[in-house]
Formats: sequence, structure tokens, C-alpha cells
Amino acid sequence: MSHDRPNLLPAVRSFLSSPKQLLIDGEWVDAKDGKTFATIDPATEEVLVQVAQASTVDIDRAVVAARNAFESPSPWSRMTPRDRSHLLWRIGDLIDASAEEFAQLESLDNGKSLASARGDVGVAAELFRYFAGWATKMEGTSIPMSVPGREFHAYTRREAIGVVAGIVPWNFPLTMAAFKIVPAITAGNTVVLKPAEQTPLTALRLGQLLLEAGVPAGVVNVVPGYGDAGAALVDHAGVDKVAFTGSTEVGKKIAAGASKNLKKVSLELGGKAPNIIFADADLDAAIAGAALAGYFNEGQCCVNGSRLYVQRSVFDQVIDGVAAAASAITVGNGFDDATTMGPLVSQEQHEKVMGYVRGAISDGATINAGSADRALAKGYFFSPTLITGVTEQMAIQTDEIFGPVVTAIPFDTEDEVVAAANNTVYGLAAGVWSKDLGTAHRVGSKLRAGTVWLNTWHADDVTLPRGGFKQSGWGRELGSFGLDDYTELKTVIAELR
Ligand code: TXE
Repeated sequence: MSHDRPNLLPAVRSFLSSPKQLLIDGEWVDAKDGKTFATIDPATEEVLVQVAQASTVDIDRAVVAARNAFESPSPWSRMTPRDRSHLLWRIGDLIDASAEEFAQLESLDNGKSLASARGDVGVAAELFRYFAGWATKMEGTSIPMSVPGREFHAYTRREAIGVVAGIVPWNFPLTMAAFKIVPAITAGNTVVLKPAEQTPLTALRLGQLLLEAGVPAGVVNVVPGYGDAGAALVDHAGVDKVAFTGSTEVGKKIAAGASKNLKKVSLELGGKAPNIIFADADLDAAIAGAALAGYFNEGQCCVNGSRLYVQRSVFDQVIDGVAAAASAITVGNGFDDATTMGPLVSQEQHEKVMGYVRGAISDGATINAGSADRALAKGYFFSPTLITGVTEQMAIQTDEIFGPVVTAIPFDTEDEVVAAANNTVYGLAAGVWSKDLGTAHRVGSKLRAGTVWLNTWHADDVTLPRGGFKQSGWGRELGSFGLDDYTELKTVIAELR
């Protein structure tokens, strides 16, 4: 078996050997046309398992189930906020109880190291527990009205939107599923989740666990499939909101599709984050931070710090340091304890990343660490790569690569680097390294990005909102703002006669 690993848990073996069906209306069912697709082990390039493939007719069944589960007087619509809160908390605990199983499945399906996958599973569990607190705190306000001679009581209510379609990518499969499911059900919506075709396994395992926790039938439906299944959700008249994380290209299609019947849309899209190191920074921390920014999660991260800008007087020192940090990363199978970087997720992604690096070399750029070739003979492995001698016009500098590739350019002045950093269609994340807090905060305020890190990178919490400026998205996820995009605001005006 391609997924054999020496330390595979019996629970994972048993999950892998059971049929992978669609979760619709609380039941595990085959696709109506019986189709399946293969999910590939990126470390071995072999088929891991076959998974039922949803098509338009299955999407319709799932949306109908979600609609029925939403509409009053369903068990879900009658559930009190307190009971929803307890349910969310219970799910968080159940994830923790199966944490190693989730981590192994994620590592097999996505390739990332077990250590990294364990971190993701912890975030998913915490997300359920954080939002458990919000279920009982969806408050409205009482608002005074001024109408001479008449009296009113006006107030607002935050209500669920209805059926939410969650369409997610493959870079953090379990956490991305949780990002969509958790705020949606906290607010009382129901969900149809379409995992990415590359990585459907942990979402299916999560589906099992939600049923086990007592989530009523139809409240969360899980329908693996390709882009056509996602497009069918976007087109479906029974869907009230689409929550998407993925490429900017598909995000535009989703916005256009959803506009036909004006569905609500939230989008978390691509990025090309600038990471700015000033000469007065703590250089050891900045170098380690630049490597983390560029190479965490195999660089397959929308907030990955892929454009490094270094003040000229320390440029060579920082380049040597980041190149050394890149070379110290151990590329290998995610199940090996020594591995700090697993394979890229798919052949497509592997070829895309190699193509960009080859393109940069033919454009005249220099490789300071890594190479343009596959890192290991088998598997979609690619070494962390650092590139200098690039210009702002090169494709490697303008396009989101979504691999462990960092480009570095020297700068002289603050104004010059701010202009270069903002010279992108994206605006998801950015970072500044300087011991001068005035410089750090001032430059941070000028960077057009939804998240700005000062003297750190990838520091995060489920309490913090995230999302993109410009073509990096619409709306914000998580934190206290995370429920806004999953609720409608109703104004109630009562005349006191
Ligand atoms: O993304 P897609 P892909 C970027 C990254 C990567 C590139 C391509 O640069 O190299 O996108 O990756 C579903 N209607 N990001 O092709 O296609 C699809 O099935 C509705 C950034 O994997 O955007 C999957 O579930 N849905 C990103 C999801 O969209 C459609 C994370 C994402 O796939 C659809 C991933 C359609 N027409 C990739 N077409 C981030 N922001 O984190 C596809 N899908």
C-alpha cells in the first residue's frame, strides 16, 4: 500500500480501508453516478485511496439537506445558543482526542510534516472552542428613534444567513474546513463543505466526528469533488452565502457566479507578501523570521513572506543567513522525525513551482539556496530556494508561486521600499523588522495588507481577524469580526401604542 508508514495508527489504517463517501443529510452515500477520484500521496506519487466524487446532482441533494436542516422547525433551528455552544466545545475536545489520527491523515494526504500537521489540528480544535463562546454572545443593540409625538422601541438582531457553501483549498485542509464550518454553525447556519480534490480526507473524518458529537443531520454536509462541484454550489439557488479560500483567479469566478442571484460572498485569496528588513533590525531574529516566513508549510501559505526586501548595508549578511537557514531545512517524508519540510501537495503544484524558478534563471536571476529541480527522485519534493538578482517585473516577483521560494531585493530608503512593497495586486500580509519602533509602526501603517507583522512572522491566534486588501479578498475571518460575514443584521421597529 502506498500509504504504508511504520508508525501508522490502527485507526488511520481502518479509516483508509473503509469507503470514502459523501456526507449528505447525516448519511454516508456514494455519488449518484458512482464516480470516484483518486487522492494521491504526494510523498510517493501513488494513489492513497479513492473518494466519492460529487457532481451537480449530489450538490443539489446536499443543498436541499442543508436547507431542510436550516428551516424552522428543524431540530437545528430549535437548538438554543447555549446548546450550540456546548456542541462546539464538545467537537473541539473530540478533535483533541483524535489529534494524532487527524495529524497522520493530514500528513499522508497533504505531505506536510507530522509536527506541522499536529499544529494544524490544535488550531482546528481551538477554533471550535473559541467560537463556542460566541454562540451565546450574538447580541444586538437598542437604538433610540426621534419621531415627535410617537414612541418606539427599535433594536437589532443578528440572524443566521441560511445555507453556507464552504469551498476550501489543500494547504491546510482541516483548519480551512474548520474556518468555514465553525463560524457558520456558531451563528446557526447550515453548511455544504467542498474540500479540495487534492486533500479530502481530514474533512471526511471531521464529518464522522461531527455526527458523533451530535450535530443534527444535514447541518454539515461534506461533498468532495473538483471545481465543477464548487461551481455547482456557487450557482445553486438554495445557497445563501459562499465562503471561499483559494486562488484569486477562482475567487473572481466565484464573485461573478454568485452575483447572478446576489449571494453573500467572502473570499480569502492569494498573496505575495513583502517582508522588509531594515539595517537596524535584530538580524538574527530577522533572518530566522525570513526563513520561517518563506518556507513554513512548504511555502504553500497565502501569507507566506515571498518577497524579501533588505536594506543595502546588511543585504549580503541577511542573504547568507537566509541561505544557511534554507540549507538547514530537512526535506523528506512527513512521517520522518527529522523532516522539517515535506513534499509539495501535487504534481501540478510541483511543476508550477519548478517552472517559476526555471523562468527566473532564464530571466537572469541567481539561485543562492535550493535549485530549480526536484529535490528527491520520487515524490513532489522541492528544496527551499532563495533567489537574488530579480527585478520587479519578473514573473517570479509578481506572481503568487505558492512554494518554498523567496526572492530578495536590496533597498536604500523607507519611501522606496514602501512603494515597492505595495506594488502588487495582492494585499494579504506584510512584515517589517526594525528595532526602532517608530520605523516599524510607521512603515507597518503604510503597507496595504490585511495582516502586518512587526518583528515577527506567522504569529497568530484564532482571536485575530484575517483577510485581504485589494485582490486578496473580501471580508474577514476569525476573531470577533469573524461572525459578521455569517450573519444578517435585522432592524426591528416597534411602535409603543
Ligand atoms: O486553487 P483553486 P488550486 C493559489 C496558489 C496555487 C493556485 C492554484 O497560487 O498555486 O491558487 O491552486 C475549488 N468554482 N492558492 O488550483 O483552483 C477547488 O476545487 C468553485 C491560494 O488548487 O482556487 C478547490 O476546492 N470552486 C490559496 C478550491 O476551489 C472551484 C490556497 C481552491 O482551488 C472552481 C490554494 C470553480 N470554478 C491555492 N475551481 C490561499 N489563498 O490560501 C476550483 N474550485
